[in-house]
Amino acid sequence: MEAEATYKVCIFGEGGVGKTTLTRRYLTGLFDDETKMTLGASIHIKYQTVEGIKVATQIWDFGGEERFKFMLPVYAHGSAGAIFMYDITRYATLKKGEEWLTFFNQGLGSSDTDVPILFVGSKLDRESERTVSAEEAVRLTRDLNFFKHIECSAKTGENIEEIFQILVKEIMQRKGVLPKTELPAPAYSEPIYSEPEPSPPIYSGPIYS
Ligand SMILES: Nc1nc2c(ncn2[C@@H]2O[C@H](COP(=O)(O)OP(=O)(O)OP(=O)(O)O)[C@@H](O)[C@H]2O)c(=O)[nH]1
Ligand SMILES: [Mg+2]
Repeated sequence: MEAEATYKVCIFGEGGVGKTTLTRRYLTGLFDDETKMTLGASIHIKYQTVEGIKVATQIWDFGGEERFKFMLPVYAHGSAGAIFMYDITRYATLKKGEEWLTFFNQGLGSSDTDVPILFVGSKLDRESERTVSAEEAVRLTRDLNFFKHIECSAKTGENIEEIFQILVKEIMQRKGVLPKTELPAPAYSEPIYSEPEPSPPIYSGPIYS
């Protein structure tokens, strides 16, 4: 398949959250429960069709170990989009979002403008062990200026395809390749009139001095 567009997408987040497993599931459709820690970064390419346009997505899967963090700014350069991943069963992995984001943003060049970052909670199949509520993640989505929040499971496959469809579509919209989705116009509602508050009576009696 010859691509009409190629986009670089970085996946970053703490060690063990499931970045490599997500990438594998998306590339092969299989769940791998014996992944090894990623050393540095591994790069893959996946072809997909978004709104009838053939797109090649270059996926940069980063090692989440502390010692690899310093490499992120170097590799972030030229990204069209990114995924920050945390594990819904490990609260500490959510709290690291801001730090990872700083490293990622440091690496963006002056031409890497308006880069959408998708906020992804992993291991949704382990719902009973959840320590991060969806509400808290949605709040952080706004605070850290991620463009959207989504939860997924590489084990069941839930939302895996969607993650890349949503992100690549957003990239294409921001680059003007696809038209922006218009928000529906607010429904017309009658203006509400209320009686003005009666003003306090003005004292007009005699003035004694
Ligand atoms: N139950 C469950 N386990 C998962 C899921 N995704 C990943 N895992 C497991 O989590 C462990 C770590 O996954 P990795 O994909 O290697 O994590 P990573 O984020 O790439 O880790 P680093 O490369 O060290 O940064 C593995 O044992 C995976 O099988 C998931 O959706 N559900
Ligand atoms: Mg990995």
